[in-house]
Amino acid sequence: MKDRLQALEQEAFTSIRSIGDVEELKALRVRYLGKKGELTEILRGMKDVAPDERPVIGSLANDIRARLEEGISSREEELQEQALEIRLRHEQIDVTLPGKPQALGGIHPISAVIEQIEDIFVGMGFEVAEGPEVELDSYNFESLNIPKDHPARDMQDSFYVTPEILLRTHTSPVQVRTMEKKEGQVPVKIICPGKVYRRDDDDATHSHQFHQVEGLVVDRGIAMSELHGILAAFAEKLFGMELETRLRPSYFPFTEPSVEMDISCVQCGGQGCRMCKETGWIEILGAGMVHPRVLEGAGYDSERYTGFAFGMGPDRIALLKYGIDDIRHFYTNDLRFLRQFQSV
Ligand code: FA5
Repeated sequence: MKDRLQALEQEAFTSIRSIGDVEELKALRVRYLGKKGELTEILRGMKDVAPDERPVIGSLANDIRARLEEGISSREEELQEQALEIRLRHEQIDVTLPGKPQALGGIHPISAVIEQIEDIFVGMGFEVAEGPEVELDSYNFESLNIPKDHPARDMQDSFYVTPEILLRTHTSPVQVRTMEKKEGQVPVKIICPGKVYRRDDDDATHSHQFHQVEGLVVDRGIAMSELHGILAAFAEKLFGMELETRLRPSYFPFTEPSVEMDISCVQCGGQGCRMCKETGWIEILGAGMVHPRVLEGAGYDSERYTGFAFGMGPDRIALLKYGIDDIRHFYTNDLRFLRQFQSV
């Protein structure tokens, strides 16, 4: 029996050394050391061994089992290390390879103009307010003193969702929403940037979806001169140059008096060119003193408080600022056009 055990040990070690795979090694362990393995099989013959030799054989069998366990484990470690080395060699990273360039996006020119407008007004103490794009007819028109028969309410101009709900046609409803929230408190000093929608036919200066920035100031003793002063300072900051400004009488149902503000042409300085249609002036916004009915409707005593409001279109301002001839360029997403503004 002793010989058989020693032969088994030798044979097992030869196999262990020649095995190159962890799975095969596991199978080998079962084959030699498992419950039905070859070592157990040999030990079954113990009953035929003389009693005084049994302890010697038993001890030999235990030693062989321990050596085989040890041999199998260290071979397993060896194989695992080899496998790791192969993997590492495979996954080696060449840090000298040139990197893949990442295409950088830029800020859309309209967003850039809106951000500049916001920065200027925030610098003058205005807060930024927001309101819904899907608006109630009552906020979009009624509370702004736009009577039922006013042309601005015409279905041609507005996208209605239901008879009482529409896509807002201007940012002016945010004036009313803000005043209601402030519950008669002053000062109110906000701007409201946002998208607006009109059933206008798209052309070089019109889009059916565009942007506006609304402004509203309400306090005691606010006069037309404040309106002009703030908006003139704003225009010079926005265009980064000295400008002439003038107010022309206009009409908006929610302001009285109403004006439009022109600036001297940013292209020709007022001499007359194609951009200003030879007039030397360019209109940039509508404005006026908040109509007493609008103040009262939003909870402000129009005897004590006055205010001014204004509204401008950043899309048209972007056309002027960057000398672009067609508003549709902003919405067609031609990357060749947009890439020109990457550093704006
Ligand atoms: C208004 O919408 C008023 N709510 C502005 C206002 C606010 C006046 C507060 C007084 C007090 P208007 O319809 O003129 O006004 O539009 C304002 C600006 O939006 C215009 O000066 C123009 O720059 C821009 N705009 C108007 N229609 C379009 C359009 N279809 N596409 C692009 N921009 C437009």
